[in-house]
Amino acid sequence: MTMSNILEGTNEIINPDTYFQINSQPRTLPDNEIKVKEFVNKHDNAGRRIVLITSGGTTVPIENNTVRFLDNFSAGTRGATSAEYPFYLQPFSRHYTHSTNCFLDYMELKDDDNIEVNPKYSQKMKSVLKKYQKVKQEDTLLLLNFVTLSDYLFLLRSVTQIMTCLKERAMYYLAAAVSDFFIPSQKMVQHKIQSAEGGLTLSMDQVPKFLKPLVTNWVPEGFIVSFKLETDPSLLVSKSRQALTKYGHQIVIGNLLTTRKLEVVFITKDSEFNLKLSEQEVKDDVEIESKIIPELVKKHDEWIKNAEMK
Ligand code: 9Z3
Repeated sequence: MTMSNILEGTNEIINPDTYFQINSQPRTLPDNEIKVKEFVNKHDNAGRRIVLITSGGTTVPIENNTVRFLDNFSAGTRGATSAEYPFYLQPFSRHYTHSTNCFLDYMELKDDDNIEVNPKYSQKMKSVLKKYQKVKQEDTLLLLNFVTLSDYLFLLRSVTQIMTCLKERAMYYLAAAVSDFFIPSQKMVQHKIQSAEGGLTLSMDQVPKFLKPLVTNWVPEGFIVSFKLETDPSLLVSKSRQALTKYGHQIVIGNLLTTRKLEVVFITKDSEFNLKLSEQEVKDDVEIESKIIPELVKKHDEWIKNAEMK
């Protein structure tokens, strides 16, 4: 007889508040909160709008002393690209850190002491650098990192609560691919699971639905956009609308895994429309976010105007 490692899950979804009670907050949270408070105060005083963009995947550990974890496909491209458009930010490092686009490829050795930008790339790099320096100078971008599901959820709760003071001037653009399943710390084994004990069967709990308290309690006056990811085209619109109805926020943007960079569907309370790149636009390296963001800026304008009329 062989023994299997079995980690038990449950069908019951815990309440979001319970999640925060039974998990300890990440070590980096207090520092991040200070940075966010400073950033929000400064731009709130200047009467600016602030957008919270969440982006990338979250990992879920399967051991408390974590050797292994589950991850997902998200590369965080949606969020990074989206951040460029409202303020004409350029991607900064995004264009130079990709594995097929290593920053070293942009450099040349001039002589033994100096390097310079390869003239082939200097035009593009110059425009990126200009915009990057403007953003740095005006301090309009604050980057915060998360890795695990718990890092993400604690950070999301803190940042949204700090941003509450912006009321309708805040937009929440939730593009991160957050795990739907996790193993609560008290159900996780302490040490590295031993392969000598045989195959591994994992059973996981469902992650609480954080969009509910976010929309209802954390930032009820904010303009909230969530993304819905599907792989089956026949489910995309219905599941996106279902999410909008369930949480009662302003927009769900639906996208399919394979075509997410080419087309999305916007679902609002009383409309549904597609944004799509034409073949020519794809050839010209146009990014779908260049269409998504202006559309959202327009809708956010209306949201603010409506609130002012109340
Ligand atoms: C998205 O749908 C994003 O557009 C992608 C972007 C993760 C597909 P990449 O990071 O990909 O550019 O590679 N994000 C939300 C995904 C999600 O998990 N949504 C939840 C769901 O579908 C609802 S909050 O159930």
